[in-house]
Amino acid sequence: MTDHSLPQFAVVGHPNKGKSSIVSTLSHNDDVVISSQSGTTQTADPITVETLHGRYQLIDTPGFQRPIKVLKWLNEQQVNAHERAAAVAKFVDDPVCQQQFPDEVALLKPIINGAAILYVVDGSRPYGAEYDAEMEILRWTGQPSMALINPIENTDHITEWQNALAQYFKSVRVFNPMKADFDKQVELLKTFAHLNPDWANTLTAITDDLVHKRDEQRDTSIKILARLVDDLCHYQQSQKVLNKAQAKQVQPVLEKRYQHWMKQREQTAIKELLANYAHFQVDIDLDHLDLPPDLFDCSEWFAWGLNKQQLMYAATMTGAVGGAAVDFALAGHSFMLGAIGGGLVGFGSAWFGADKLVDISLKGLPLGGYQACIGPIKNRNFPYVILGRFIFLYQQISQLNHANRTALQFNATDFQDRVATLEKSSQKELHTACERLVKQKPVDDLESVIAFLFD
Ligand SMILES: Nc1nc2c(ncn2[C@@H]2O[C@H](COP(=O)(O)OP(=O)(O)OP(=O)(O)O)[C@@H](O)[C@H]2O)c(=O)[nH]1
Ligand SMILES: [Mg+2]
Repeated sequence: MTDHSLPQFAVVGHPNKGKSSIVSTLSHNDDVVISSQSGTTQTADPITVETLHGRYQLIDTPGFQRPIKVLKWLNEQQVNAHERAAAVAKFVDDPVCQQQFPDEVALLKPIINGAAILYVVDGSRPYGAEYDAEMEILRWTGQPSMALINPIENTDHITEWQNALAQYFKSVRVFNPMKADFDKQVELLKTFAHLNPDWANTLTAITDDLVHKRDEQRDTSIKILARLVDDLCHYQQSQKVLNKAQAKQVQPVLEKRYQHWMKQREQTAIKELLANYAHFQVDIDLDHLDLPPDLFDCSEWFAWGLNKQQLMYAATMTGAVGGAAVDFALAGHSFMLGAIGGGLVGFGSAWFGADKLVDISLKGLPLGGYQACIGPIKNRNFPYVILGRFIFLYQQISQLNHANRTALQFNATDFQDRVATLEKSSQKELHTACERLVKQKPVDDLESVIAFLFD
């Protein structure tokens, strides 16, 4: 039995015009199979979108294969206008038609059962008369409908399509499933609510839920990052040793374990971020993310954290070094880029990360022997590097449409620009928090300090 109170939309059209892409993006589901191969979707597959206050279904369907022949069959039934929907139902039930026209039967069945129609065309290809048959068949069903123009390669033929589609559909929209941002998706969902008055309340409640969920996803992302930066800035590895010589021996092992843990911790946060935005297929590709592969490669750090000038600015803001030293350092560019000697007060490796990142320390144990300890990282840029990498991924992942299965793009300077354009007070809060993190001091409400990086 079909539940007529459940809003259902059959996404139909020619093969390879982005039907599955639209279903994937609107349902935030990257399980939907999308491929450049024509005829990828072979059965009508309902994808349920469920929110707190309701649910609706998008039905991905195979493309029309022989619309002219199907229309001929329908015309041969010689029925009046009021009997046309019944003729389509007869077509769907007819065993011979099921064998001859499996794709059309599959795509028309959900419509006959009550689904509204979303007819998809490609706005980068010219309109052609062969589409008339498809639109005519859909009209025979008498179901509420709208058309979506997907500008797959360009927008060259949109006007032509708008003119043709207007004759068959009351509502015609341009929608690009690869690029449409969240607001555009919500806007489209709102137009769905007009297709069937019985569904309007449910669909309005669902769109409100989705908007609310979007805010929650942002809050969750902030929490994930706050925990990550806190964990990474405080992490230590230790091992008991008998003497100093043994401590030297275990150093490389400890260092390896330490780095492994830190990298794993970052990967876990990225996976959490992906799951937060329902991207479950991207995670198998984590190794191919265009992030510098090594979190511990300091030569990459000025691309991910702050640049040298910003670091010095941070130091003045938080009063971490004397003003005179900073004036001196800022005075000459050549000086900054060249040798930054350890002689300058406060500007050792902890600021610029040229040396070893983590030191090993030895603590005598009460019952004899030592505890060799590695970490935490003292480098001032480290928390910014973690923030920068994560914010970069957040920007990509939170905007990534589920139909878009390409690798993420890399533009590392974004974080520095972002920090530079923050209000002075927010910058100071951020710098103070980072300073406290590397000094192993507690930070009040790290989440609200980093929240503005997510705007
Ligand atoms: N650049 C770009 N490519 C798109 C867009 N929409 C779809 N595509 C690509 O077009 C191809 C077909 O997309 P699908 O969503 O699988 O199309 P379909 O209509 O479901 O195809 P069938 O199931 O074979 O009928 C895929 O390679 C998509 O990546 C778009 O808006 N822009
Ligand atoms: Mg498909």
